[in-house]
Amino acid sequence: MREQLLAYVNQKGTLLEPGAISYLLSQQDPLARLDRLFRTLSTPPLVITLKDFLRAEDAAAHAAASISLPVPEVTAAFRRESGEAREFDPQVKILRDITGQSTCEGTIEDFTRYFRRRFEVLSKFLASRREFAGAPEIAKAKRSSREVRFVAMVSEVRTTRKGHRILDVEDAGDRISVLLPADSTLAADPVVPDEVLGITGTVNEKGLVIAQSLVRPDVPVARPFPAGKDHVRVAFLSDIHVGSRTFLESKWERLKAWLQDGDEVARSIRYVVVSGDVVDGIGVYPNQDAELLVDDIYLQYEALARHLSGLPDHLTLIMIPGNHDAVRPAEPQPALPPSIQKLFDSNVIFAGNPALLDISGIRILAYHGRSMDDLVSGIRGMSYHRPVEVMKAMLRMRHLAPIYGGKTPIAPEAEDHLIIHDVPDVFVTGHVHSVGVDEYRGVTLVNASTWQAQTPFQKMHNIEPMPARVPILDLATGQTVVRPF
Ligand code: D5M
Ligand code: FE
Ligand code: ZN
Repeated sequence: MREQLLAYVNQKGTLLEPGAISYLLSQQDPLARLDRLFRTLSTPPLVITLKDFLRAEDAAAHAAASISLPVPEVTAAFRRESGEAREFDPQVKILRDITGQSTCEGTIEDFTRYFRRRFEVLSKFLASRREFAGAPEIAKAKRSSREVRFVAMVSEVRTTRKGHRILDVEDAGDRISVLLPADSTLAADPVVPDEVLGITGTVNEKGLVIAQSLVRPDVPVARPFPAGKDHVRVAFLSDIHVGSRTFLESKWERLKAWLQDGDEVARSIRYVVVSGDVVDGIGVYPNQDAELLVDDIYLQYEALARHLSGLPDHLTLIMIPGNHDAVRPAEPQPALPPSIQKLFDSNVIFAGNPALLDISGIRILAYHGRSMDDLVSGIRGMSYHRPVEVMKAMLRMRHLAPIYGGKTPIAPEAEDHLIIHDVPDVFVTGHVHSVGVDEYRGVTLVNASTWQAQTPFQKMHNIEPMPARVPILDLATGQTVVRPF
């Protein structure tokens, strides 16, 4: 595909910068996407950059006023009118989060217990499927000379010189190596360290399993979206980064003005879920102080509280922390502490990261999304520009942060709060400063954009944000639209 793209631009007499190529390769139909861009350009520039795509998308979005991703060119207004938000009482429950329940101290015993527990719970999901019900442990499977099936946790993934892939896997009692032959489709299956898999195959004379299939815990069956109790809508915000020099105050003011006296959609928004990084924090990355407008953490939260108090009174906000917020960085993170909560109006509800929420009868799993850094670099084909694909991988693994020891710090709590125990109706993340909505086996997926423009730090790391887009979900129908500001 890369060659086709290069041939296409070459024939038009221009070039594609590497960032634009990787963006295109992450799109569903890269050539069509490129072709559409050319149709919007009167004179093609010498080099086409990622910014050209984002600008074109913005223009299309503004023209359409209300857009539906991942095909931003298609206008999608809500199909059914909703009720007026101000007429409904709040219906919010926090069903699950770590707040007030943290017990771990990070000892070796805690880690051993954590991984044992992770394996137990995830292997139960697999054991509930016909193929793995009553599957033997590795120690027993090893002695078999026929087809074997067992459940295991991946400890290492290697590639041999001949292009075969080898998984070293283990369960509570034993370990074994599994070969994914280079000439089978399995070799391309993106297995990551520490995930729990069901494996079928045959054991060869050297005690190596030649894999026939890999099965993930996954979301078993697609269900229809359950109608919420009240016909109102939820807006999703994330990564506001108040305190940063690049906080987009004017875009924020536009959002505020629209919510205050906007159209039917604005008046229907009853809830706002905020997926973390609500302020920019202090000392989060090297030399961050140069990029801060406010360098006192409490003053940052005070400024955020002022920005939020300008929103209409009938909104209920549910806020979880991210890696820039003033709680421990290790996940699961508890809700922001009382000393910060007291700065906010009573319509703000604080939950941990991750948190399973019940909003008007709809179950929403909110997670900031730090682990997307590890999954994007750990799985070929994943991209910061298509966060919903990374979210699908999490649902298949039934785990929010499967890879241990990467960029995502994990606290070894007694229970693994990063396991996706209950399949939610809606799964929302932030963190990557991108935006997307999609659906996977009946689960609505939302990545909730940002209110921070590119920082010098992000420029250095080639991170091109897509700020100021607001995904909005209709709780009665499950329909989602994205509104640009
Ligand atoms: O993360 C904002 C974005 O920047 C997100 O896509 C991750 C990315 N990021 C954050 N830190 C790094 C480093 N050190 N290298 C590369 N990419 C990074 P935020 O959590 O808002 O800082
Ligand atoms: Fe962020
Ligand atoms: Zn973040």
